[in-house]
Amino acid sequence: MKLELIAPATMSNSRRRKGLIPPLALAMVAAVTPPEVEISLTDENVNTIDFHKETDLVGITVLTVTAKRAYEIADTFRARVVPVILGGIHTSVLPEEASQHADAIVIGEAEGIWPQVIEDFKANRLQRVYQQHERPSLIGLPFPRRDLFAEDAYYVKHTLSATRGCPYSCSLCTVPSFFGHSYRFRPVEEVVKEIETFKERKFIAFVDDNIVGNPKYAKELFRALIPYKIKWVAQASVTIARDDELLKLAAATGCISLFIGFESISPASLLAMGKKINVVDEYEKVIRKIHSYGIAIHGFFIFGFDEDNEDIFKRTVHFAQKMRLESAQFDFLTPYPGTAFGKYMDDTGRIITKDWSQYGYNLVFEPKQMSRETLQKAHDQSWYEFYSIPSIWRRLGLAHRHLWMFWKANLYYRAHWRTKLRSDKDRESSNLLSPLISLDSKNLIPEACLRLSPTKKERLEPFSDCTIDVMCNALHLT
Ligand code: B12
Ligand code: SF4
Repeated sequence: MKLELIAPATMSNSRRRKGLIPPLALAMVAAVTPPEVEISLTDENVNTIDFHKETDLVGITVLTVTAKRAYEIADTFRARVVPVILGGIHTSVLPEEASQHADAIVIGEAEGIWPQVIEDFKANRLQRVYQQHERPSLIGLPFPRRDLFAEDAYYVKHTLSATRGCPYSCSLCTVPSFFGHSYRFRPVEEVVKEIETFKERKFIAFVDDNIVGNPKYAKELFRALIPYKIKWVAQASVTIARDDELLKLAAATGCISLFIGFESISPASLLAMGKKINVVDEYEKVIRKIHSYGIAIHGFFIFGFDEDNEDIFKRTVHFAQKMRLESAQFDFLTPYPGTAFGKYMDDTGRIITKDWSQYGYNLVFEPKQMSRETLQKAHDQSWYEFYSIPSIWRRLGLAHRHLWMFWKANLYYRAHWRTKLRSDKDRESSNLLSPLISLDSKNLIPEACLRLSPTKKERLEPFSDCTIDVMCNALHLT
C-alpha cells in the first residue's frame, strides 16, 4: 500500500524555494504508520505536489492558514478517486467543515489512532471520523521519520518535540483547545536518544509551545543536554525569569535565544486574553534577567485588542527597541476557530472574512478603537521601524554574543516583510503602476523603479526577491 503525506503551502509562502522548518507533524504520522506501508512526504512549501503520482491514500495536515489550500489539494485528489484523510489542528477544531473535503478525518493527535485508520482503510471499512478520547501517552513514542524530508530544503534541519500542550489557557490560543489543559512530556532519556540519531548536533529548534511549562522537567532535560554541546532555541513563557537555576541551566546547555510571547504591553489587553502569567510591570526585569545569562530574546507582540488605542504601536516598538530585543514580530490579533476569542468575535459579528488563508498574516476582524486602515498601516509601520537599519544597529550594535547570526536574522526579517508589504501595496495600486510597467518594457527605466510606491515616489527600495534569497541562504543557523 502507498501513502502520500502532504503539508500544504502557506499561500504567502508559495514562492519560497527553501523552507524554514520541516513538517514534524507528518514525520510523526509516518512514524506511527504500520511498517509495511510505503510512504512519501511532500511539503508544498519546498516541493511541487504530483497529483498524478500513483498512490492508494493521501493524508494531509491542516492548519487554519493552510486550510483553503489543503481543501483544494484534497478535492483534486478525490476527483481522481484517490481517498483523502485530513488531520491536524484545523481539522480538529472544525471537523464538519473538513469532512466536506475528505473521505475520513482524524481529530486530535495521530498516536494511538492512526494505525487503526490504516487497518480500516486496508480492510475497506474506513469510518468518516476518528477521534480518540484519551490523550496519547508520550512514553515510548517512535522517532519522527525525518528520512522522508527533502534534503537540504530547510534552514533549520533539526527540530524536536519534548512536551505537548501548555499549562496555561489564553483565550486567543488554539493550543488549549487542541491539547486540552494538559501538559505532557516525554521521558528525558528518550529525547536524548532521539538527539543521538541526528547526523549533526550543532543546532536544534524545540517546537514545544513552552519548554519550561514544568520547571522540574525542564531542568532535568537541560542537565541531560549538557554533554551534547548543542546550540538550541525554544519557546518559553516569561516565568523562566523567575527561576535562576533554570536560566543558568538553559544558558549552560547552549540556549541561544528564547521565543517569548509578551503579547502586549497593555495590562488591560493581557487581562482580556487571560494571560495571567504576564505582568507588564515585570517585563523589563524579565528581559534584563534573561539577557544577563547571555540568552537572546525573540518577542511576540499582538496588535488589535479592543483595549488598544492608537498609541499602542509606537509604545510597543519603542519598548522592544529600548529593551534591545534581538528580534521581534508584530502580529494581528486573530480570531482562530476553536478559541474563546474566535467565538466571541464570531458571536458579535466582527469577523470580516473566513478565507482561512488570510488567518495569521492579515487583519480579519473589525477593530474596536480604530479603523481597519489605521490598524493595518500602524502594524506595517511597526515592522518597518523595528527592522530599519538604525533600529537594528541600536539593538544589536557590534558587541553581541552571536552577532553575525542575529544580524542575518534581522536582515532576513527586514527583507521578508518589506517584500510582503510592498507586494500587498503593489497589488492595491497595480492600476497606478501600469504606465511605469509599459515604460519599462521599452527599457527606459530600471527594474528597481517599478518598486517605487506611487504614494512615496521618493523612496527607492533596495530589496528584491533576489535579495531575499541571498538573505535566506545566508541564514545558516547552524
Ligand atoms: C513549530 C511551529 C511552527 C513552525 C513550523 C510549522 C510547521 N508547518 O510545521 C513555524 C515557525 C514555521 C510556524 C509558523 C506558523 N505557525 Co506555528 N506552530 C508551531 C508549533 C509551536 C508546533 C508544531 C509542531 O511541529 N508540533 C509537533 C507535532 C508532532 O505535533 P502536531 O503538529 O500537533 O501534529 C500532531 C497532530 O496535530 C496530528 N496531525 C497533524 N497533522 C496530521 C495529519 C494527519 C493525516 C493525521 C492523521 C494527524 C495529524 O498528529 C500529529 C502527531 O501527534 C505549533 C503549536 C502546536 N503545539 O501545535 C504552532 C501552531 C501550529 N502555529 C500556528 C500559527 C498561527 C502559525 C503561523 C500562521 C504564524 C504566523 N503568523 O506566521 C505560521 C504558519 C506557517 C505554516 N504554514 O505552517 C498556530 C496554528 C493555529 C491554527 N488554528 O492553525 C499554532 C497551533 C500555535 C498557536 N499557539 O496557536 N509554526
Ligand atoms: S501561554 Fe502561550 S501556548 Fe500557552 S495558552 Fe497562552 S498563548 Fe497558548
